[in-house]
Amino acid sequence: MNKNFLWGGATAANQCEGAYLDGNKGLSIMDVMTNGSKNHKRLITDSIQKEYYYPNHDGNHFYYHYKEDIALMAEMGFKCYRMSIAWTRIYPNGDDEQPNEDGLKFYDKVFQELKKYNIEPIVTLSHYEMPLNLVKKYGSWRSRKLIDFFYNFSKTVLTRYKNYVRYWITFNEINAIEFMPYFPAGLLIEEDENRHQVIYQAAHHMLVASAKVVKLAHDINPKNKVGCMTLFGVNYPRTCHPNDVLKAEMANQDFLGIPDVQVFGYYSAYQLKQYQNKNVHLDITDEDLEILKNGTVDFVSFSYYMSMVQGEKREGENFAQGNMVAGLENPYLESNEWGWQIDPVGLRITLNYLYQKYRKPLFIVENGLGSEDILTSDGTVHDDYRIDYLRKHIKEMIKAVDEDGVPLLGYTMWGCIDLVSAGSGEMKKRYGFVYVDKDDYGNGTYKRFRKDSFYWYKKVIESNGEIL
Ligand code: BGP
Repeated sequence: MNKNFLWGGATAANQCEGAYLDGNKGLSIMDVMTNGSKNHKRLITDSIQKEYYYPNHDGNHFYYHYKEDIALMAEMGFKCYRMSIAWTRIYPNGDDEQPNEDGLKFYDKVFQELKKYNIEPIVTLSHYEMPLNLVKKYGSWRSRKLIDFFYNFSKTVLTRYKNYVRYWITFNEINAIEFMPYFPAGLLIEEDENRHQVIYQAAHHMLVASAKVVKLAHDINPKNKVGCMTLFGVNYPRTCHPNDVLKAEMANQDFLGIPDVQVFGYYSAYQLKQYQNKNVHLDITDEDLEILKNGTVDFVSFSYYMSMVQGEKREGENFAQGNMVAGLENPYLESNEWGWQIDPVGLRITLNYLYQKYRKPLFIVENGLGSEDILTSDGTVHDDYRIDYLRKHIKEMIKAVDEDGVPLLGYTMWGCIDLVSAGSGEMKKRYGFVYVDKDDYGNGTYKRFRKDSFYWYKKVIESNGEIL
């Protein structure tokens, strides 16, 4: 591996910071999401109600523990840390005239701390978090006004942190909008609305906002590298029957219709046809088209948790659950405790697929295993299953780079310090190298404990992937 390869970990502000009202922070869309479980979906309540627990209010207390957490990252030898900035710390209501200095100061301190250890920040501007006020007052990304609000927020942070941050990601997984419109876009769709129309118009506004910010970031500092971030895992055909192959290929295109625009600067013919077929009529201005063209990204980052299988479902065959998406069950793969299928070779295929399509440097900004870890009485966690999962994925990643020639900037393991699950709101779905003593209801000391995988990953980074 290239000696500048960026090994590290990833988190999102809303899932780790907690302190949901500290420093004049405003309420975000995640602050009204209750906790859930494997069998119970998280609820979105209109306001904060006493009878529920809202896990993102506490996160893992990164807000209070950031120094200790960054020191732990440094101890593992992290070269980079993917994090996000909470929009609601900087513009509590989203449409405020002035930014909130307390919020800005918090990230000053985080970036200074990272600099101390030479850890490169990779910053997502909006990771499943936006001011609740923008949802209530403007209907969220339905409204074109959001483009300006996001632009103002981005301008404030791109300027303020221009000496600290080189790598930016505009939005986390816009393409998840199709499956869970609330997460990336704060959308709650009314029964009498045309779902597709709402979703794709909102996505279009996000794409325009993203492109404007890419251009702005380049204007502020031509050395800035700005990426898109997409949810993706390659789709396999159920059999070699041409209909199955077609279905799988169409599913790949469906997933990538959004990042296509961010990479190429225009909608693909396939995507426009889908809109037509779904009776979607987008309001796209000439100015929008110009903005999209001038705001193409420098790199393509993505989350990879699993591959998917598409095709004719046969009797008795099951669906495999996944990260917001479901496909047919792949009989050649095992699943984690939440039913997500584990496919390391799929990562190599995905890397090749994305590079062949985009010819841009890639960045794996999420990959990892959620599991119910057990903290032993001596303060350790024996997570050999996580080591096994990561080892297999990293091996395939290295093959994609060394044998297939895929240019890859880095790898950030998702949830490097245990945090709140986005999908289920649980704490017990743990991804980290570091265990955080907190349960699904917010009880616990929030103390940190190094897991076995902590020491393993340290060696991986030290040896630049030679010792796995
Ligand atoms: C990704 C999101 C993350 C993260 C991850 C794991 O799609 O970008 O925020 O949460 O999925 O999902 P979960 O937390 O539901 O296990």
